[in-house]
Amino acid sequence: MNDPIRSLRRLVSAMALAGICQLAAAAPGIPGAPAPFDKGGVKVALVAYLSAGDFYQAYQAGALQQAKALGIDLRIYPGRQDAAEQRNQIEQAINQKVDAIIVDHGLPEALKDVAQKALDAGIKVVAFDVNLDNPKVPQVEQSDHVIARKALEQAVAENGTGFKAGYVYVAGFAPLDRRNEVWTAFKQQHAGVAEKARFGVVNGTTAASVADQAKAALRAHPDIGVVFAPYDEFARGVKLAARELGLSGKLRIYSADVSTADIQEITEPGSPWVATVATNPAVIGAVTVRTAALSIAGQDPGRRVVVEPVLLTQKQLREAGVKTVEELSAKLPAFGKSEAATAPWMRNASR
Ligand code: SR1
Repeated sequence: MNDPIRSLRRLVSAMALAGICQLAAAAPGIPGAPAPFDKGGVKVALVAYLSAGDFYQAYQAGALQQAKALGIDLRIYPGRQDAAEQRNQIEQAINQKVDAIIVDHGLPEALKDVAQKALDAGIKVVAFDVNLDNPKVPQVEQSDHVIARKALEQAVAENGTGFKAGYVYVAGFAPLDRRNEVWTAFKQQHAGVAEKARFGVVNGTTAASVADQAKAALRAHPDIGVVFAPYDEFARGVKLAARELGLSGKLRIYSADVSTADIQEITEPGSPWVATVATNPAVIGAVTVRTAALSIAGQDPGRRVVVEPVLLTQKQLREAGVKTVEELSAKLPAFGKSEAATAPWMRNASR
């Protein structure tokens, strides 16, 4: 006879294996927490636009860990860089009557109406790094202006106020657009900085695609000495291009984001990737889940929930002998933990 529970378990495992969704197992309620967390059984969907890259893996791991601690059944849907798929997955989450939907990146015009549809169905919506332009949707972000400003201040500290630059940018992604505002103002303030080449692409293989573009740009403009690449996949691509062209010794790359693999790339001998400005992506994942939890509990997380980044230079990382994000978190408490979107009832359940 067909056992429906076993069939359901098989289906969920098959979906997880196929990358259709990941689940954080539900836990019992939290004593003293507001409803519905006192009883448990809270369901949240995290619908991501970008599914490739270190940042998102660490972000999702942090979200799953925080969800588990709060007794949330978190379902992760990988949008696979496809706006239609992400929309479709939000529709699925609405149909499953989840308590909240976290919209993680994406193209705003493809998402605004479907986010409103979720709100109309009584589902809380939280946005991470996508501007849904809706006062009912709290926005989690990493203070992108600070990320860009600190990276560019470091570029000036190491290269002076006159240099030929390459710039990696793709319009339409909220964090990149905010970082671009700072780059635009920076060029106006520094007449000696010349943007010689601009390129960029965001897809399922961003680093490899950017490497191809960077090779063409560096060949066409051999005088480029600095590349501002404010996304770690961009920086990896430029670094790859520099190595293949034998230019690692005459190029300096300034980026955003960090992962254990990035630390290895930054600190390896002869690396042109000299600085990055970053939050801990696992912390951002946790903060996003807590923002959704506050909304579900009827506790206003505020319109903007911001996690501040830190500057990480190649020199500091080498001197400190830091090899992993975990070691970095242990050395820099401001990097390893955030007080954003917390409440007393979460005290023993926050990262
Ligand atoms: C395509 S947007 C890339 C950025 O999203 C996250 O906010 C990371 O910081 C990454 O740089």
